[in-house]
Amino acid sequence: MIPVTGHQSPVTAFIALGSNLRDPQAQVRSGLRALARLPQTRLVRESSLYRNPPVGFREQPDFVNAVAQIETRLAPRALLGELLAIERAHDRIRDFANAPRTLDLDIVLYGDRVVHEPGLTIPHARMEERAFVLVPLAEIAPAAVVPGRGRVGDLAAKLDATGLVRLPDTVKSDV
Ligand code: PH2
Ligand code: MG
Ligand code: MG
Repeated sequence: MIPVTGHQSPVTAFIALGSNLRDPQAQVRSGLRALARLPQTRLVRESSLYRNPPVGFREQPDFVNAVAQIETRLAPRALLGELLAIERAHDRIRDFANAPRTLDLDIVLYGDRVVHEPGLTIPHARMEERAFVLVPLAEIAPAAVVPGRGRVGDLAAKLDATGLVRLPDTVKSDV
């Protein structure tokens, strides 16, 4: 028999990725590969990458954002710990809130769980206002439900997405 290490059945979760330093496209693609390597976790689907202007603190470079769907047996805290480790492996420096970053990984949804703990809020606190989260999320999971707030597709339709530019998939090189 396979030893049971996870204490729970797999949960569908969504992770928002963002970068605006040191080749943001490459950072986000590297972040997606790191998600695929997480323990007790499967990368199920990934959105396109979207270039878009910074929201909040404006005096910083444009972002590249994306959303990934995973299936994981990691509990929310354990998943958060893994995401922070991936950020550190991408040389993330935390100097002030909303500072430019090489890679930001946020838990957007974790099944239908609602979590309000220090350092961990699920669903992600400002997701309804943020086209850079909802538009990629709606691309891969329009029927997903944000607990207490409704369907992703409906929430995304209410937002102004004019600043988002969908980037072409990279063409695999033979070299
Ligand atoms: N993240 C922030 C603040 N502002 N703006 C964009 N466009 N993309 C982001 O990922 C982002 C932001 C804080 O996490
Ligand atoms: Mg963030
Ligand atoms: Mg974050």
